[in-house]
Amino acid sequence: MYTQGLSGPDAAADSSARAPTMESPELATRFQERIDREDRIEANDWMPAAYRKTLTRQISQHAHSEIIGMLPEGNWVTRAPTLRRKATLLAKVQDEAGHGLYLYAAAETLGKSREEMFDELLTNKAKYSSIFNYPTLTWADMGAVGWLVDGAAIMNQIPLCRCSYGPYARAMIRVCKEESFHQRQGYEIMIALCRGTPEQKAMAQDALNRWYWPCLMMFGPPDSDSTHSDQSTKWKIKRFSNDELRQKFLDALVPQAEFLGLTLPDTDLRFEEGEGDSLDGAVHGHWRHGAIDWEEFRQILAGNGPCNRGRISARQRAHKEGAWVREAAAAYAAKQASQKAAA
Ligand code: BYC
Repeated sequence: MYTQGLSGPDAAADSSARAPTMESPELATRFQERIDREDRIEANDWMPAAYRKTLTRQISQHAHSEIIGMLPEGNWVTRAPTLRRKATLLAKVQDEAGHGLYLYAAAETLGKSREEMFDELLTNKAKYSSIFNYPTLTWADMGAVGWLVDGAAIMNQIPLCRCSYGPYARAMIRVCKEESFHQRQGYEIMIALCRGTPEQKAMAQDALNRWYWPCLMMFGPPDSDSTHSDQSTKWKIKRFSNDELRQKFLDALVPQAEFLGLTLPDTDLRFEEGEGDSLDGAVHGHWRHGAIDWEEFRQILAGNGPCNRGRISARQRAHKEGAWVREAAAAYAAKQASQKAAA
């Protein structure tokens, strides 16, 4: 019902309508030539089955992340300290729902139904971002999530605005505008806490301590262990590698933490002068982080993080409780269709 840009009125209902009709080396070469000259691939264009599959995987995981990502912050809507904070947080959480919907719509253009994607999420077959399996324990976590999680998300998503697949790239443009507001509202919460009482500043530091390492993991495994990067880079789905984006994030983060007067919980953090961006107009180089605990990341992906089970059971409950809404919408659509047919 939400699918955009498909070839015919019945295509959304029939996912085989989106299946590639043939594969050949000539078609694959021509496709790669289009990618190389920065053409945008659209829903009705021929594409290799593997390109369709990798995009469907990534976009649906991304959509799931937006939806599951509402839970840690939704947890604080009723406990936000002021009316203004409550209204802003509520708007942010609603934005995340919107992002999920744009992304499900973009994934549907590749031929996978929304029901199938929901089913994969609710039965633990689909991944979503590791970051949302950590708990939000204090109000300062709302600052840290906005500043760090949305900050990491923007770093990853800005290049996706130039992704070779049109519907995904266009969805990302709007998502990034909203994410940048989210990041600023989080940083502003951190500023308020850091300029407040010693207890408030300690709360901000504690939140940073808990979110720093999981945010570095958000960019995915190191390049040497990334299974999809090489192909996704050739197809211009990915414009930067996982490690490159992690590096950009860290270089932006260090001065932001300094401005707040907070300390990154990384005793091996060091500045390496040399090639690289100019950090303050004069010094060139990069901040290097200490060793990431990739075993923790693997455990989260295996479903053993502190909140994995709770997140999925919350979504299962919401899906069940929302059944009447889906049924009502389907009944209304059927009634409209039969009235149209009779007219
Ligand atoms: N968490 O070959 P790799 C948000 C998986 S929402 C879990 O490098 P790829 C927000 C990966 O899927 C932000 N799994 O993969 C919302 C693959 O497994 P499969 C979400 C991860 O795709 C609400 C395997 O590890 N952003 O910000 O080339 C409130 C090997 O990895 C993770 C997106 O989804 C992870 N962190 O690169 C606030 C962005 N990392 O599928 C904020 C779109 C990796 O083979 N996605 N894996 O079983 C991407 O850009 C890419 O998919 C990734 C990974 C960079 C994440």
